[in-house]
Amino acid sequence: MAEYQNIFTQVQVRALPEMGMVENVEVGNRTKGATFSTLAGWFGNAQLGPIYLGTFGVISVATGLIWFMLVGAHFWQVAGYNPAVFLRDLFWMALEPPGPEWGLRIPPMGEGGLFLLAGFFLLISVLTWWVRTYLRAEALGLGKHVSWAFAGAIWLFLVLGLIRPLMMGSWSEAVPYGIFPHLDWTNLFSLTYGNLFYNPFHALSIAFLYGSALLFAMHGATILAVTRLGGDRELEQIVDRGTASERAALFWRWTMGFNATMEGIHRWAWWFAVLVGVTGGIGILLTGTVVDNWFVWAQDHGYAPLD
Ligand code: 07D
Repeated sequence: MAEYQNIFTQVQVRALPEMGMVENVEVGNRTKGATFSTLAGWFGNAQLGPIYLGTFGVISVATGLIWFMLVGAHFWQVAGYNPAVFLRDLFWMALEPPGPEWGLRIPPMGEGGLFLLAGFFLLISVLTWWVRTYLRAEALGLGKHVSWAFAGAIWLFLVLGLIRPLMMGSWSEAVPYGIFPHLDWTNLFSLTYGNLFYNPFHALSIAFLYGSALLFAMHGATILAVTRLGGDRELEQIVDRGTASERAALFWRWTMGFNATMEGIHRWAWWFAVLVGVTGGIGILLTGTVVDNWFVWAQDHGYAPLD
């Protein structure tokens, strides 16, 4: 039996499952039972379920699986239906978009049509998952913060796979499905448009990405450091500030002269994370549409060497 417990290191509960709210919430589409997992309990809550399915959940999982199976079936064909080749080449195989000669037309399955079909299902899957986050938050009377944050990532996803190809007039601009092929695509994209490091929106996106990691580490470390004083009860410390949040705040003022507030740090984190995708999407949308070469653009704007 551990001696020191707080709400992060709680004893793994084995009791009647917590089924959550039942009043004023539509519970018809939830699974009826719940199980417990020690493994899950090491990382979070030991209780698994109940899970809500619902129309959008079912559509999302089904279309996501169709996308996954279509890509997998293509890989299987490329591997000559040989399991050893399939496993060996899995990370290198790709389902590529149509060639540039097709523009925005729909080619036969073997020439990019399958990519478009699979992409259509992925689009439905991601969008219906978003609807699911919105409706579940609404059903529980929550703010829509998760949904809007997810929308920030979906914006980048849509720019990469749909909006920019439409603006460029060619499906060939879309990102291929494949592990290393999508990384190769990313590298080629940067080289084609004159080094993406000189795209200020790529730089902003990186700043928010790294900034998110830094904020996450600072906040996680701060709260863990004050749990012995009750700081893990963050929300209570917001409305009735105790010695934990006073000391946490003072720590940061002592070390860097400024502290975020117990509430505000979560807004910092939300905005930093959301702006990764939002600024990233803007940067990709501008590339090839408004700016053809970011290095030349940077020369024109005085921050890349002229020779
Ligand atoms: C892509 C979109 C949301 C995803 C959703 C989910 C599925 C289903 C399936 C589980 C991630 C869709 C669902 C697909 C999943 C199953 C089975 C989110 C995405 C909704 N870069 N770079 C960024 C750095 C360079 C390039 C962002 C660093 C080179 C391109 C980020 C470096 C080159 C693009 C970032 C570096 C280059 C980016 C991504 C260093 C060549 C983008 C943020 C240190 C390699 C993207 C504006 C993100 C972007 C992007 C970081 C270098 C190219 C900040 C740290 C110079 C083409 N780069 N990069 O959250 O937004 O992605 O650019 O070198 O498109 Mg970069």
